[in-house]
Amino acid sequence: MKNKFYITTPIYYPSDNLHIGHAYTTVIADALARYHRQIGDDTYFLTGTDEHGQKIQRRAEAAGKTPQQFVDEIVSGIRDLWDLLQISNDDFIRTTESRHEERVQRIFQRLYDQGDIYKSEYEGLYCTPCETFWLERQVVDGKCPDCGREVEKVKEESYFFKLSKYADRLLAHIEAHPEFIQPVSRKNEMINNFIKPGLEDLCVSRTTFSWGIKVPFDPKHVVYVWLDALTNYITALGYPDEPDLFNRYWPADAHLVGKEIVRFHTIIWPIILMALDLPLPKQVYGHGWLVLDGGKMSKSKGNVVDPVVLVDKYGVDAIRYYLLREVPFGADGTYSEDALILRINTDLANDLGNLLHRSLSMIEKFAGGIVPTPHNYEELDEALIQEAKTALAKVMGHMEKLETSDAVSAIFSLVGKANKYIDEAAPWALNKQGKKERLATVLYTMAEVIRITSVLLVPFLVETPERIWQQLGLSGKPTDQLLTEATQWGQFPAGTKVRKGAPIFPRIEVEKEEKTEKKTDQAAPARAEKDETKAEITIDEFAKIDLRVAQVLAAEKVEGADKLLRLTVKLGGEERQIVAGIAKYYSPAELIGKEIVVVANLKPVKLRGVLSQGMLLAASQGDKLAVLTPDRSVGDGAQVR
Ligand code: ME8
Repeated sequence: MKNKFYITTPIYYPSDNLHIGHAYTTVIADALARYHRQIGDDTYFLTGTDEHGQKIQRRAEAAGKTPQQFVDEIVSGIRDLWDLLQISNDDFIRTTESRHEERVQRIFQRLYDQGDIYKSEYEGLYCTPCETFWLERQVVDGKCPDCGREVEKVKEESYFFKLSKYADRLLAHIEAHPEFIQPVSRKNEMINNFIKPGLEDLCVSRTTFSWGIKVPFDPKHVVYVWLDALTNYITALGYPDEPDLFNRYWPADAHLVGKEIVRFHTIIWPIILMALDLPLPKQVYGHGWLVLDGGKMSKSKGNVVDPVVLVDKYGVDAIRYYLLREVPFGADGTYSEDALILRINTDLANDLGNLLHRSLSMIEKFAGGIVPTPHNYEELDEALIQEAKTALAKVMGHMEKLETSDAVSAIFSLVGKANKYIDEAAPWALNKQGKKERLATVLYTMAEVIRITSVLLVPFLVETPERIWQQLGLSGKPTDQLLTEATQWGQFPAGTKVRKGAPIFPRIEVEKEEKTEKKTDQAAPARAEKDETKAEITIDEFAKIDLRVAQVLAAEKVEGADKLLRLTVKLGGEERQIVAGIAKYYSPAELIGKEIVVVANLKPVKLRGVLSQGMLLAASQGDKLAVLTPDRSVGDGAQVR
């Protein structure tokens, strides 16, 4: 029996073109959908647009267009954006489609008929940009507590939905299902800030503007835009009149949303579903924001980054990679083009691109371009084969928890191990020494680990796996088999002729950047002499340094080097080895279990022949030295900023 997997993104407001923040949610949802298809799940992936409401009506008026004309143009751009990013959604729902409008009317009618919706008068505050009602006690200095903008006074006849009637049931559900609201911090926020202080009945219709779905029994009212929008997750599946898809996929396995709309998805939405006697979604995941220079990117602030421009400049996989990898899911992350370029140059060009390119060059040079038949695997090869298995297990474990960043990081840890394997197996030396059988085994192992890597990359990158496959000379596609089958070792057909092409990720040269850095370097000594501080840097330069918390799993002295300790640390999804010159100050035992701070994106180096993948931070003065540790546990992988 196949499992099913139904995943959704928020339906976005077509009030303006979308930015990189929207692309972030959609690319993550896409990777999860692709992953579930790759493991054989019956997968359904929905996205769409939330087109009604006062905000859109006002935007259209300002643009001198009808609301329908206005949204049609923007929605067409949104569809183009998803095509550009190769989003694999199964459906795209627009709330202005009649299939949706009619179903919303049926739902509204039913809630009214059963007494869950009643007529009264609303007097209160409203934030139009957020399309949210607020109580006096909730606003902060007359401003919306979510977005900080002015709220408006509203007084109008309205229909109300009995949220209060279901509050206890909702609380019981949230408490009985700890996985329902993720991450856990958001669950506590919902309970303590919203549910426990008491849920007021929700105003679910408006009369002071017309751009919305008409209340079927009272057409001077339009349905409140959030009630209209939230139901998209079931109307798109045909609820209530065409139940086939609905029965197959509901309840949703994951609603992916930004943290600012968790409240709508974990309070209003479940209560609508309870009132309709329907099962609740299994999980609502509220991810963090991509921020720019400390502030949230937002259309109204005008500080947005256009994903179309970035894809044109760097390519679809570079952007997808950055979005999936850069920010641990759940946390906020700062977007910067420098960080994007750094990711492209280090991970994609240096690590992955180079692994492929150097391997194919060696297969050409030492084996006439034909992948040889392997002989006996030795310990070194077995260790890499084991790493490939570990990477698969980690990817699967992280994807179950929606941790795309950790999953991608586990794949790149395998890439790193494969590069290290080549350094250690040294095919060039084997060739020189005429060790033909050993050379054949090593070259085969290189080709096979790259094949497996390309299969692991399938959910995340949309062009690269196939391009790698082509250069390896393989027939078929990396998507032809299920993940667990395709990653079994030893399927690379020996005798295959490789087809080395151009590097899959050329390095991005940033002349201007390098010049600025040089200037800074030259200026540094003069200043440093005067006040022993270094030259000023910009926040972007600082942001290039990926400082992370790591946990020390093991520590030992490095033989023949009395100053050095070799630490094995856990960092997000991977284990790393870090060599540090602290043996004079710390015994290995003192360090085990500690959380330390490391520079995670430092180019690996060998110290006394031992590989160091990063550097730990320590403060020193005179003859004192102290390793930096967070003053309370935050878990390995946490960003230090
Ligand atoms: O809220 N960082 O639509 P919306 C990360 N129509 N994600 C971001 C982001 C950022 N800086 N900016 C936007 C709506 N997002 C409603 C939803 S659902 C029934 C109705 C993403 O166009 C994130 O997923 O304002 C956020 O929740 C969503 O876009 C908001 O999109």
